[in-house]
Amino acid sequence: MANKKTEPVFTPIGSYNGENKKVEKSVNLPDPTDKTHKELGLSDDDLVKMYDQMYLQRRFEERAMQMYQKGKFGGFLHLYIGQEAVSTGTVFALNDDDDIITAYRDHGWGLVRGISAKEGMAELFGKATGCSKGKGGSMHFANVKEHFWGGYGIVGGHIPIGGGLAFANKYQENGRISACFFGDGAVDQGALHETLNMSQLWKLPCIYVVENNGYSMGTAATRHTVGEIYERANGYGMKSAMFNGMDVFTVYENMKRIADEVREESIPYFVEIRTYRYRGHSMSDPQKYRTKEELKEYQKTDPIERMKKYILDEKVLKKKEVEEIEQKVEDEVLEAIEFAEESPFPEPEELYEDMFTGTPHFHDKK
Ligand SMILES: Cc1ncc(C[n+]2csc(CCOP(=O)(O)OP(=O)(O)O)c2C)c(N)n1
Ligand SMILES: [Mg+2]
Repeated sequence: MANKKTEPVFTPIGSYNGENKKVEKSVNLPDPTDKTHKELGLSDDDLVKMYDQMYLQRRFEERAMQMYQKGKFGGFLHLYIGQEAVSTGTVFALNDDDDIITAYRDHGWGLVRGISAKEGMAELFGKATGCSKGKGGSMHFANVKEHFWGGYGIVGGHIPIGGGLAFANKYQENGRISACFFGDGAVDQGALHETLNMSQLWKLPCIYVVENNGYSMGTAATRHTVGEIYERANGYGMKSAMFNGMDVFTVYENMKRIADEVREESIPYFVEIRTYRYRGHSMSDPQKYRTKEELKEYQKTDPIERMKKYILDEKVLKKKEVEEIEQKVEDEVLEAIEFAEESPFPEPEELYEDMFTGTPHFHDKK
């Protein structure tokens, strides 16, 4: 029998086909809201806080990247750069005691939910002063006191926990809701679908949010999943929404509306927020799956630059005042690096503390 060579019918990589420099967008961004901050009920002071927070998330990670490259710490480092409007707009829209849980791209979420730059940087350095006592690292930031239940490394693995938080809140009738964030790469995981089913059945007050940043590692969303992501909700009779995640006002407006409805009606909601990650999947990503032109195209919609322009155009702050915020943040991050470097590593005796297994059975000699 002739040995027929078959042509591959698909290429499981990103959106760049390698033949031309054409910009092939991996995710289409819907239009942002045209409402002003006053129309959205945000004060001038809120705007300043939002800018401060987004800038902190950006500078924290840019510096973290430098520290990683200098070999100050190892392991994984997934940067959230480009997606800061999602975390910031959401936290301003939710109540402070609503529960938030996310995947491993979690630094921005931790910072906006009360982890200081010092505790965050120390965690990256694996130091005992870190937010997870230096034993969680980049993927496991958490601040349970401020209802941030952390970052999780297994794609889709934390989604049932997000549903569980909503179950607990409903059971305790405490008026809180939960918001569970995950990537476009998690939308076909069974755990999501099992959780959506139970959530709709039990009317759990949880917002399930896909941060569609265009890629799951090196594979464009358009190449790893069929149809429109937000339409997954239809199969469960669940309400859904899809909106722009590069504009903090749009995230705030929609998340506030949805959070109010989820709280009042005690129902789950499925949301797709379209955004873009500027950096590689993690630090070891040559990014062969996209062109520089594609990246540049999205960077034109940068959430931080957009906010800065708005603040200056609306004369909320003068240029000098914006620069002062930026300098303050820069100092905060540099101090955090110093703090991380000077902090001690956890003691070897602490190895089994805060673990599910109280005693290290597998080291028992008996
Ligand atoms: C169950 C499971 N399978 C595979 C992996 C390896 N993995 C780590 S990140 C990732 C891509 C996830 O992409 P996405 O959900 O879009 O999140 P993003 O990195 O874009 O934030 C994969 C496949 C994993 N961590 N867990
Ligand atoms: Mg993704």
